[in-house]
Parts: sequence; structure tokens; C-alpha cells
Amino acid sequence: MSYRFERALTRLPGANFANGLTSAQLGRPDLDLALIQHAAYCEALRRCGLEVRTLPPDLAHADSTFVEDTAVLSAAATIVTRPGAASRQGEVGAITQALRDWGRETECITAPGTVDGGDICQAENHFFIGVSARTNDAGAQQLGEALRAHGYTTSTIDIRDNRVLLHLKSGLAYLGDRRLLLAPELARVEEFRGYELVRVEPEESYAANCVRINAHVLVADGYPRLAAALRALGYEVVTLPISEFRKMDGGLSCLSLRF
Ligand code: CIR
Repeated sequence: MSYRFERALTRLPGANFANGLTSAQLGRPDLDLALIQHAAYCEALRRCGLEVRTLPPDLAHADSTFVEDTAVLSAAATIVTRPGAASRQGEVGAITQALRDWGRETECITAPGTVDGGDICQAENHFFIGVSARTNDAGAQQLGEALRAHGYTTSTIDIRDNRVLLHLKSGLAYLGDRRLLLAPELARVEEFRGYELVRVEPEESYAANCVRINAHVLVADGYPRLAAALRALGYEVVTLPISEFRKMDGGLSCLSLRF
């Protein structure tokens, strides 16, 4: 993988965390346990060599710990999104400020466009843009234009027919070296031809939302087959508990913005 990640931005879940959006039906999250899992996650990012900044809880926005959805970051671009859920659109102000504090010049998605960062997957100089219940056609078009202006190529993948994946990256991760990790729901997508495909088995589908950072891959704990497959491919696998965030439809990638 050519790109080396150096920094990550995270946000603590707040006392309002259980009031966020969810379809998971896995019960109410335990905030104390969520905070322990969040701390372990930030520690793992540090172990991957990243400088981590963690914002305080945002009590006006219950889903704000899922910072990934608020921006699309790459070596050349910093695009603040306009999240598809109305209750999340106010999250972006603080994120814009935090990214500017880190020296990034920001662009933004504007109405009527909506984009959730969880729908955007970068594979070297190419971006897969998921069109979903959160990222609409106008948002995908704006984002595509902005990324192409920075020299990237883009393609869109419509997952609106899909009943399982909230976001494109709920079922997709780029592992570097032209290798994509895919949940079964994305097995037939034409745009992934030309990549080496690592398929996640149906019983471990949730774990497709893993995160490659430099030599490491962060994987949700409890998915031994995927962890073993990634180790066999030569990655340093770090497994992390994520149960409380899963209860709110989140996964590992959603908890940070990495750049
Ligand atoms: C939401 O529905 O927006 C949050 N409860 C979960 C967002 C998860 N984000 C992600 O997968 N990128």
C-alpha cells in the first residue's frame, strides 16, 4: 500500500449515545462499556503509528461518535460531507473546525446532495462511491466531481436494493495491493473486477467492515475465520471488541477519520 496514514480523528460517545439511529435490534448500548471499547480502539490506532485526536462528546448529536460519516479524506482532498440523516447534519461544523485545526483546507457537500463517509471507499487513486439510503445521487455526483478535480477516478455503486448494508463500507474494505475484502452482499458487483477479492463468509459478514492502517488490519473480535485469512495474507491483525457500537449500527471504520 503506497499511502501511509499518519493521523486519526475520533469522538467520544456521549450520555446521549443510546438515542442515536439504529436498526440493529441488539438492545441498548452500555455507555461505560462503549467508552472502554472506544479507548481500546484509539489505543489500537496509536499502535498502528497514528497520532490520534479525540473530540469530547457532542451532546446535541447522538450519533456523533461515528465521525467517519462526516468527511472524505485523502492525501489531496478534505471534503466535509452533508450526512444523509437529518439528525446528523449538525455534526459537520465541529469536524470542519477540527480538520482545519489540523491544517487541512476543507471543501463541502451542499444541499440537495447528501453523502455519508461510510459509503466512500478509497482504493489507491480510485474512489468507490456508494449510493445508499444516506448518500443520494446529487451527493455522489458532487463528491465525484470534487474528487476528480483532485486527480482521482471514481465510480458509483448503487446499494439501495440492499437490505443488509447501511453503507457501502459495511460490506467492503480496501486492503491495499489492489485487494478488496467483500461481504457476500457485494459479491456480484461488476466494478470490483480487476481487483483481488477476499471474500468474507456469510456468517462473518459483519466483520467485512475492517480497517487497513499501514501494516495492520483492525478486525471486529469474534470472527476467527476472517482474522485467520488476513493473517495468512501477511497482515498484522488487531481484533477489537465493538459490540456497543454495533448495537447502534456502527462498525470499526465508522469510529475514526484517518488520513
Ligand atoms: C447512523 O445510523 O448513522 C449511526 N447510528 C451509525 C453510523 C455508522 N457509520 C458507518 O458505518 N460509517
